[in-house]
Amino acid sequence: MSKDERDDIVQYSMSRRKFLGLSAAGAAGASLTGLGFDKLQAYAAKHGDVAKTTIPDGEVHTLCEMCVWRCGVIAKVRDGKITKLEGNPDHPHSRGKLCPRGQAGLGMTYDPDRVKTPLIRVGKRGEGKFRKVTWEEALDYTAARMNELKEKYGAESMIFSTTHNLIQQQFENLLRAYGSPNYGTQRGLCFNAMITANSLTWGLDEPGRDYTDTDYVIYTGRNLMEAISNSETQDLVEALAKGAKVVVLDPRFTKTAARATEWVPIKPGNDLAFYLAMLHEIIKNDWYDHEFVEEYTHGFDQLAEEVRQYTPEWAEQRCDVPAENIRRIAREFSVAAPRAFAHPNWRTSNFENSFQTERAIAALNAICGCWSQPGSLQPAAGEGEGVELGGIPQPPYPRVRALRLDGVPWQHPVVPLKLGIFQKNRDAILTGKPYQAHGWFIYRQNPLSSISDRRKTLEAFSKLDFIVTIDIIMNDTAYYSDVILPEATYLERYDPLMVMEDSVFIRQPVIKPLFDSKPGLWIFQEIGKRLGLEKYFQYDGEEDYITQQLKPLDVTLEELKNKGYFTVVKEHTGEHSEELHFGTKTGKVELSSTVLEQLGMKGVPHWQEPMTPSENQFYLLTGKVATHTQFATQNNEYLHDLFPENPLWINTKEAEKRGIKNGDDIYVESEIGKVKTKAYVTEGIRPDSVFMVAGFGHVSKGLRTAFNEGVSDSDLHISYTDPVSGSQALSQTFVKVYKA
Ligand SMILES: Nc1nc2c(c(=O)[nH]1)N[C@H]1C(S)=C(S)[C@@H](COP(=O)(O)OP(=O)(O)OC[C@H]3O[C@@H](n4cnc5c(=O)[nH]c(N)nc54)[C@H](O)[C@@H]3O)O[C@H]1N2
Ligand SMILES: Nc1nc2c(c(=O)[nH]1)N[C@H]1C(S)=C(S)[C@@H](COP(=O)(O)OP(=O)(O)OC[C@H]3O[C@@H](n4cnc5c(=O)[nH]c(N)nc54)[C@H](O)[C@@H]3O)O[C@H]1N2
Ligand code: SF4
Ligand SMILES: [Mo]
Repeated sequence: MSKDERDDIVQYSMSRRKFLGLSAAGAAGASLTGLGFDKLQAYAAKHGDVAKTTIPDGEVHTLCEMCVWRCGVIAKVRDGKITKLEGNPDHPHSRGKLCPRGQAGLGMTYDPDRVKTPLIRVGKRGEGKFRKVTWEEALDYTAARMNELKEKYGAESMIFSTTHNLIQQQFENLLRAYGSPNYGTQRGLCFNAMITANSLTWGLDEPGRDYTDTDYVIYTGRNLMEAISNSETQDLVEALAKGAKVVVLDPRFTKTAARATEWVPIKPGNDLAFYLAMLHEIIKNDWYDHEFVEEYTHGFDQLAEEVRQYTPEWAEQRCDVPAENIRRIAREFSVAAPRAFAHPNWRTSNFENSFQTERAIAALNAICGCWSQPGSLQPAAGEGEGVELGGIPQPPYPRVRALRLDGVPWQHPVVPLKLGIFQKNRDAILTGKPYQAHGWFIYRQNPLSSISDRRKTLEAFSKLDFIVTIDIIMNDTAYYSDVILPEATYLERYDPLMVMEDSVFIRQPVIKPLFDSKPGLWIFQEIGKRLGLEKYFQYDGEEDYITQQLKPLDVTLEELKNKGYFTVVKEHTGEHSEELHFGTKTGKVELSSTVLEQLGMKGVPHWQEPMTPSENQFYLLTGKVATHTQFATQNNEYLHDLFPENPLWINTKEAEKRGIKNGDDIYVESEIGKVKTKAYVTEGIRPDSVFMVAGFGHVSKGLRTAFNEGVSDSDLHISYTDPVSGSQALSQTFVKVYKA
């Protein structure tokens, strides 16, 4: 133990940890087979000695939290240590398999860089100097500062934000009881375009997909083989094996493109042209589903009128896909329909026109009748339905009169409140409009890195009086916060139940919380108590919370813990309902949106010109890799071992022109920033684009493995937000690339 660690002061410094030499235990190296039992066990043995298990040697059924998919996990315990995580065969999200990140979950629980006690900042923000304090002191201090801000500036001066999690309801409970309207989730950075477009069209958030009977799938930048959604990735693999045709539109040769039947290296920002031409072709040639269109849709004539101008030749000029290919794909899709779908995608936050692209995709599915049929889109994605849980008593919340800082709904009427426009909170702090925010409460989120233009976010932080972050590790946001509250990891705590279709699944502790970390359910309640809001937190510990949830169900906590899940209704007919209902204003699939029309906008999908780079610039593309989650796992030594940094993908010819060879040091420069990284020279990307995996370039010196490894595109990204859907546009930043 160093002198600093003996003292109460923690001063994070630059010194990087020497790599732990895990490879000695798993010489298989960076391949998936390297994710072997021995290696994980060696890891656990090294770091797990502070753990005392809550159960004897054996297995615990719980849920993964290495990403938001939340697969079922069976955790193996030996001598008080977790030795292995396996996929629960009975959980619909895992089906017996975990992805690399799920398997490496031990690397989070046993991360030597975990925040071990509550911390209060003593140095300047960003100096990395904190004082270790007791929970008592940290919570008292947090509540006192929150009360102070509320008295001085009103509850609305405090922003609350979080990224989707099982305890979200309690986080929302805290903010509503406190009385702030300012709530941000990651959605504006992620799938606002997809959700708003689909809800305006079908009247539900996100259509489900039936892969078992599908013959034809089109993805638009959806990269399921790397941006993993475990069960859906498995679905795709099986559909391919059964001979489904899969078309991938992506400027980059992704792993999904590599497995697909056809890769369409489309020009960024111009997918909309492709889909408008698809609609044109299918309607012109009368290949659409007349019955479905007549019975279930609204606005077909306006759509037909609008897309008359969008010929494949017109589209080719824009999206760089030969007209004959667009014609062929339109033909193939309509022949395969209804056993086909154009996937609604996920993080379609690429351009300001991505909302129109999503609307066009939804319209394509609709006119081909790809709805509620075997192999087509489905009415529900399945989560959160089918089971009524008991809830803890929730007295009425105080009335909130203040406008939301993110402009929803008063400036952005189409954006659902539950989505919001996260990034606009940051901008509102900077402008002080419509009023000045003074505090930010951040749970399970890393906005300093995940919002475009990190310098702006830092500047916003500097304008705030108080920032509190609850995390596992000293993430970048925590590093710049005033108080850091260490939560127990997902393998050390309970969370509220997860409902999927007709089953409930439990997250439960496999071991007791390491160090002085605490479960979120406890933290929120303790803050609530200190704010005088205890009546909103009527539960007596984690187990009582879940027991209250289980009240209407015919199962005990003990039974649920043993099996990991409980199924309420058994029968799954697999039949597709004859009667279709749509939650739109007209009760039909709105090809022309009545909501948009009422707001004076064009109701049908239409062309919206995207920004384009100038002569010497590239589109800067970003995205995920299979071995990391967002900005969260780069310090996980296990995953760092597999993927330590993020070189820039650049096309061979363009690299040659600039004298850049594979592995060379290069500069990447946008209007707002410049980073130095390495070149990955490849044929697998369009000449007009470069690509960088997101999540690297951490600025927190409390992340001794991840600090300064790779670079962050948030240092390059200019912030653009589509005003209709509130979706940020991440591919709309253009960069120059040159040799260092
Ligand atoms: N391993 C792993 N899996 C994850 C996650 C993770 O962090 N790691 N995160 C989860 C989350 S929160 C999300 S939102 C999903 C995201 O899932 P996806 O949206 O499938 O994946 P991304 O990697 O974000 O982006 C995918 C692709 O968009 C392409 N692209 C960029 N601009 C354009 C464009 O204009 N047109 C087209 N056609 N393509 C474009 C990029 O080249 C990139 O390959 O993944 C989820 N799954
Ligand atoms: N450049 C670029 N920017 C992007 C994206 C991109 O592809 N490129 N993707 C966008 C997308 S799709 C999304 S969804 C957002 C994500 O943006 P964020 O949600 O801000 O990013 P994450 O890295 O997922 O942040 C999760 C944080 O939660 C912490 N954490 C993990 N588990 C727990 C837990 O159990 N308890 C607590 N308290 N903390 C925990 C992690 O340590 C991490 O700090 O980023 C968006 N921004
Ligand atoms: S997809 Fe992977 S990281 Fe996400 S919950 Fe499942 S196993 Fe965990
Ligand atoms: Mo996301």
